[in-house]
Amino acid sequence: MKKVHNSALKVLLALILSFILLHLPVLAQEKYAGNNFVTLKPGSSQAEIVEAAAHITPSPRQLAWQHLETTAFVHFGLNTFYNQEWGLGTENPARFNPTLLNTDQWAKEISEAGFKMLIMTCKHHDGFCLWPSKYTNHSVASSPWMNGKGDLVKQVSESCRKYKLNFGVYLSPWDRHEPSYGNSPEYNKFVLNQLTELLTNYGKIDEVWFDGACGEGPNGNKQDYDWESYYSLIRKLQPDAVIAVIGPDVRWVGTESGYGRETEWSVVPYELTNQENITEKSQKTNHENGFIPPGDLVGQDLGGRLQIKEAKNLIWYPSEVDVSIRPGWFWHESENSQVKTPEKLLDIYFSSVGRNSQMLLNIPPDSFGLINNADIKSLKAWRNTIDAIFTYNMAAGGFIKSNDKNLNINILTDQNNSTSWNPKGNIPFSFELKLKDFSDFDVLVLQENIHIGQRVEHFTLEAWVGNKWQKVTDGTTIGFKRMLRFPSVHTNRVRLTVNQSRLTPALAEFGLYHQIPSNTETLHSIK
Ligand code: FUL
Repeated sequence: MKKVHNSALKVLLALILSFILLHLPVLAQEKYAGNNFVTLKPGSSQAEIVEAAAHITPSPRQLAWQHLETTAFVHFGLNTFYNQEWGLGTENPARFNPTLLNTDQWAKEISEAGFKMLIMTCKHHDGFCLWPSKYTNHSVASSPWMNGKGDLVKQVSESCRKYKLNFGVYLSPWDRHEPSYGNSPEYNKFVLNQLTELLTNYGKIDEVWFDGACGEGPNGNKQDYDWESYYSLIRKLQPDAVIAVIGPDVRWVGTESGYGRETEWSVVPYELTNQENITEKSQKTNHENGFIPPGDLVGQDLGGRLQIKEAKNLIWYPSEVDVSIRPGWFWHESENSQVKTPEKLLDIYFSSVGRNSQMLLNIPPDSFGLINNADIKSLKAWRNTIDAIFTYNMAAGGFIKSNDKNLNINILTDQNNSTSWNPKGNIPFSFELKLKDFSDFDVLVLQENIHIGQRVEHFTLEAWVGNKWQKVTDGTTIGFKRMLRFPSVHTNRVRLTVNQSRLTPALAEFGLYHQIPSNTETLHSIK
């Protein structure tokens, strides 16, 4: 009898243990996210994997982040005064003295340029802190700026609130000044202390950016970061903040060129959140002309059917495209003439926001403490162009012909990402739209309802030109937003077809816009 009891107990224990083991990654992940994660049953068929992927949705904090579309990065610190990119950690704080510093100017220009968030380099690799940290003297407190009484993080956070910008903090994990760096437990405590300062003294923080860069090399200090404890602290102190790059919420696109992937899945294998993997691909040396990532990261599709085939867990892990408006991340006088043109910024916008990513554009203030006129000029022209392109959606008010009686154009032009066309039946899904007027357009904007999931794998836009349907453009993924440019088309009839999809797609928005003057190149002339 006793034997029977023992074996029943053993079976029960084994069951409990296997339940815990099976759910461990889920439990670990749930600390950081909402319904954005799934563990695949071992031996799942491709159909089951694809179905699971189609049901993954962003966590509320990821959803809010995705709607921002554009964020400004602000690199500023001792490097600005040393005319360098990577400080050694031995720089003298006495050199930090921005005599005309005006963070309201930063926030005003950044907000007028349409950005919704500002991320500040509170501490770059040189370890110099822009706030008077209690845990080091290597900070603004040791500088002549405001007689050592200033707190730049405070000033920037207040300016952000004044100009209705979200506020994010960049805290470099790699610290070349801090003596405890490399003594893992002690340095981890130091990071937690600094994070606590940043996350408690400056109001709401919307993004924490952990850079993967480290130039220690094989013989340098080796620090084992306690990421889990950093993440738990962030969740506790700022539950709405996304944790980016070396973090579970926002994925670094993998380059610093400003160009995302044409096929960009927000659902990817969980393994991509692995911290060592990200560090491995990050910057290891101080490249003078920017960072060249190892391998062809842009060409890769990270979440396609092939890529998720072997995955054990899937996660919603959207891409962020970081790039600087100048060749360097910090301001250098010699680069005042190398500010990216409005046309280049527009191309970057179409290749980041338009490729299911967030655009994170660095705008570094100069050594006076002001955003330079050259940058402002380019930003203003860029924003004016965007506003001009997207003033009028030529699809609005049109008449839809489709098998789906419930579909009308208002659902697709209401600028509401949570109302969508969820067609019934089988692939391909298609609708025809008779435009209100004959129109010229050369931009297509599509959005999926990501509250339901990212599903579209291939779509085509056609136009009725010369008495037949002609292909205008096509693409693979859509996600939160997809924008495509093509030679101008003149027509009053278009047709959109989703040729391939993971389950039924949920199309939230459809837009046709014009960016070049009409009567230039049209489909008639290019056929
Ligand atoms: C890189 C850093 O090394 C650069 O200095 C810059 O901060 C960029 C955003 O990330 O990895």
